[in-house]
Amino acid sequence: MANDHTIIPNDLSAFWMPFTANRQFKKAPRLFVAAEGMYYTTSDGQQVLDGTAGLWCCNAGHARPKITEAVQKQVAEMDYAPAFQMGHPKAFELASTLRDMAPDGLNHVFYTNSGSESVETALKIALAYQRTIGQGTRTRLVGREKGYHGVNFGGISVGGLVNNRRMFGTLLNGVLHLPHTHLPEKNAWTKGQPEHGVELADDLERMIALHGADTIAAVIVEPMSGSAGVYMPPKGYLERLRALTKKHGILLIFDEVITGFGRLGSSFGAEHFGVTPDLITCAKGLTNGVIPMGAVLATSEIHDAFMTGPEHVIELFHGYTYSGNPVACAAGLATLETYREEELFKRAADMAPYWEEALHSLKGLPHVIDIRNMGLIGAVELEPIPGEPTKRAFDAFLKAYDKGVLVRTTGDIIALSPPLIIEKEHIDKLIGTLSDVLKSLD
Ligand code: PXG
Repeated sequence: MANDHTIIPNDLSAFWMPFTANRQFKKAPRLFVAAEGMYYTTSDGQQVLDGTAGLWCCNAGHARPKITEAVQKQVAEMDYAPAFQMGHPKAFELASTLRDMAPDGLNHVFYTNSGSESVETALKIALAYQRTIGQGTRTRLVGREKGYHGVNFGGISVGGLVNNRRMFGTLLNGVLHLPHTHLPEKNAWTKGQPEHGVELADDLERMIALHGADTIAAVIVEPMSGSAGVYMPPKGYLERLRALTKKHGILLIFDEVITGFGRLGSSFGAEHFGVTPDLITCAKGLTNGVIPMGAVLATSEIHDAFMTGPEHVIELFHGYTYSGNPVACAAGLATLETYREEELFKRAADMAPYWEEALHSLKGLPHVIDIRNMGLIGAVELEPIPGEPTKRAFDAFLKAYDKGVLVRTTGDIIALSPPLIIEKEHIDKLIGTLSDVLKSLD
């Protein structure tokens, strides 16, 4: 291997790290220098089992040859093509492939470079669509408490995580929030979708009664909320949201940045739950995390509403320099081919029962107050240390890392989302290590 695993930068001060406890990190840096399959290699040569698919994105595992080669080839053949008023073949090819995987009716693809940009794009398309069809009074957006929709202004406005919002001013006007669906006293220890909480969707009716449906453009939710702590939709909840939005001319946006590309054992959460929204946002698994890329999938009804007026005029005043970047498209095409060839979504579904059993075997260990799972996602919720929220889970993260296993934490919740290529022996190692860690926590 060409990598020298002993290389550590001698100055860590310049890089202001995202969503990181910078001072803690820089005192004891955790550096990855290589990755292959299910494992990372650290700068001191340790192997670390990837229990989180990077950040929920490397669904096919690491260093997959087809993706690597596609990127290498594309970068040599054509590095960049202008995204506005010009095109290149792979952008069209990838869009068609995505359309063919998407739920029926979501026939059009708008490219972005991240989940956050996909969210901004979807919100803007929703507002512009309502105006285009003569519903310009529909300017309100509805999100949900505990929602995570990235970190840009639209996304944190409709999002519902206080730490991501409180420092950043007044955000967007006219945003309403549905109640979150986390009901631990009723739904703790649920495997899959919880029984209780369908009625929480009815809060949309209350908003409509108060504000008028004709002021509301769109509702955005994660079909399964990831970052806030892994909350599954209560049974019937998404169906009810779909029925209510349809009845009142409100668009429904599924933020599938995490649930897209096999995480739940299906192409998209929409397919998994059998509920089709008007817009889907995605990113992460679209390129296996290899090159930044996101996308918004839109119905023909939405897309076609813009395709009017003189043909030389731009229909939607929105886009990014790197929308449909050729290298990202090459990575996307190779990624989707890898998923297809290896039937990785089906593999995730087939492995889910073993995953579920393994995860729930942690019930009864110290501090564990809930366990939730679906597809190849899991969450182990810990009782917070009194007066020191998040510390216990963060300690678990550090201890797991020292024992060669990578997990994520959010609040006092340990979140797991391994690559879909995970084998039973990896699950045993992941859960076994976590079990040891939990037993050793203060
Ligand atoms: N929407 C959803 C539902 C997400 O989960 C974004 C939008 C934003 O994507 P970008 O690509 O702009 O980061 C996300 C991102 C975690 C974690 O461990 C989750 C995300 C990102 C990083 C870490 O919970 N989700």
